[in-house]
Amino acid sequence: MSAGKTLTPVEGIKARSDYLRGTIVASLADGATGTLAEDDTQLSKFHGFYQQDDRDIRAERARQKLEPAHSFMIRVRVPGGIATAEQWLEMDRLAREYGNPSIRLTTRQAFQFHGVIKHDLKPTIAAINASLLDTIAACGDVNRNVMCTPLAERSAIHAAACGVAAAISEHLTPNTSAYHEIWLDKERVAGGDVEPIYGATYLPRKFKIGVAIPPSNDVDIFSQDLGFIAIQKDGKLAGFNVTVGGGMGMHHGEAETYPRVADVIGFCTPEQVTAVAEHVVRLQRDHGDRSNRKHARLKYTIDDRGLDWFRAELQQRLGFELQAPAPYRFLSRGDEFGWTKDQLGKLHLTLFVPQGRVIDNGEQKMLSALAAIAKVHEGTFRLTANQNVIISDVAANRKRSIERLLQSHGIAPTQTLSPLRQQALACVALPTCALAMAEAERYLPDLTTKIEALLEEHKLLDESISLRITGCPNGCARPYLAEIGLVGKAPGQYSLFLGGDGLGIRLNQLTHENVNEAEILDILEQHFSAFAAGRAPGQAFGDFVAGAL
Ligand code: SRM
Ligand code: SF4
Repeated sequence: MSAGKTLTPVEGIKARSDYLRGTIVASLADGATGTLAEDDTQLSKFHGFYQQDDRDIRAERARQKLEPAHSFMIRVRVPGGIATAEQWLEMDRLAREYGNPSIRLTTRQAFQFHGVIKHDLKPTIAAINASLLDTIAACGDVNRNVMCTPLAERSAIHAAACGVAAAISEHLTPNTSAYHEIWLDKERVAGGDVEPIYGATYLPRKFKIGVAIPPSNDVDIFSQDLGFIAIQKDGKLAGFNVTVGGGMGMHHGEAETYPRVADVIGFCTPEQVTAVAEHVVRLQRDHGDRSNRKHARLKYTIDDRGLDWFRAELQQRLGFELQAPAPYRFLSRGDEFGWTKDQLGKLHLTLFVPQGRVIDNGEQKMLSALAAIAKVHEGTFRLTANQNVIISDVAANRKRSIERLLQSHGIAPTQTLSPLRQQALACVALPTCALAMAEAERYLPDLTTKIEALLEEHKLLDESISLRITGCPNGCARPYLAEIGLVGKAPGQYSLFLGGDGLGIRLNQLTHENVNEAEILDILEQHFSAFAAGRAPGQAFGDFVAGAL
């Protein structure tokens, strides 16, 4: 794919980096600046952090001839989204001591801290590791946090599938000892590094894996580079349908970049999963486009060469054939809020976290509430792919005390929110994201209120409609799989995408470019009005709109 072409500068940085060391140690020691050397800003991603600046004050600082207000975002890997109460408490401490202070729950079931200054990177990353979580491969051209329906206790199938997600994550974690040397002061291992799966230049681009357990498609399996859909037979996990080539990122006005839903290419047994994951990664390592980062994801490798080529190449590497895909059916994608009971009688409380931001906000002290619970909680915390948290494994006699702790911090344990608000997703965007063109996280609550008013007018407020907004077309909140997707173009201006389905199976379509809030509300009003008057019984909003596009 890249033969004979000029490789991207990032390829050179990786090749020169000595397995991701670069000059990060020297960059950290340089007290003259709050930033890293330029090449290290690329390598830092593999270690789990990004250099950013506060965009709210960027222009003012430039006017005052000051350098931007630099700080770092650190992403913590949480495979399958499962963290212990001790780990939650430690994340809380780090957010307060080194972060802004808030914990961001991401759309891939990870924790993020924003606002960490260079001086505090090492103690923060060391503390994350001491809590038995890590940041390696949370970002960078490697396999990222492996997603999985977080409630392992729901059934034996859930437990087995979550185990598979953890095994994939472990198997694909980079081998380099650079991470341990830089952040944990470990000695360099004699004999040098080897990356048996990735090689010295890692992957051409980021790589994402998810495990879905039907009937829930909470992990948006068709958006993943590689996905495994759990298939059960006689109450046991029989294996997984394998999906390849999903991805969301695109660029405005560049038709050669596009979101794509994954193809189901076959079925494998639980014992074959790790080999399938490894060989899809190796295949992409060898055939992905290293000459153009906008064209370097697995979806383009597959579209350039065809699915038949991909299947044959994979099969040859695996040494066995995938079986024919098994039937499956997705019926939901959102989280089930409130208390649920698992097969072992343990209770789980799914809490709505507005825009995934765990923060003390006026009377509603979510950060403090969850820290207070973590101090006494004997179970775990689960991060969902919808940016919410589940207080998990609660014994029946602890239910009231958890509820009291939430209430005393201004948080209602179960809330009556519209389905639109409950399901809505927003990416981080401004002020931290360097790529944001418009607001998302900070704008979603207000926008939702305005859309709710329109739904109310048409007696549609109880309708389950998925709304997702991002500050740019990279698609971090998977907006192209929403019934209403808004993608930032410029401050206050968005592209509107309509006609996705509520289960994350069909992409929506661009219907309007560069529309402002008044225009968005006007367009939605017309669709709501037509939907209320003309829908077939039981028809979902996205399906109705798609039929008219
Ligand atoms: Fe993302 C880049 C935030 C999930 C597609 N994403 C970024 C960066 C790091 C901006 C940057 O490169 O400078 C954002 C940091 C913002 C900040 O201040 O925190 C960022 N992405 C996020 C998070 C935090 C959004 C959120 O609100 O939860 C999510 C972190 C997930 C995690 O824990 O690993 C996040 N990003 C996603 C997803 C959704 C998913 O993975 O399920 C996607 C779409 C799926 C996909 O990858 O195709 C996604 N992010 C991107 C892209 C586009 C990649 C592409 O193929 O074109 C970029 C830009 C890039 O890589 O160049 C990007
Ligand atoms: Fe930033 Fe764009 Fe991702 Fe939003 S979608 S977090 S604006 S990169």
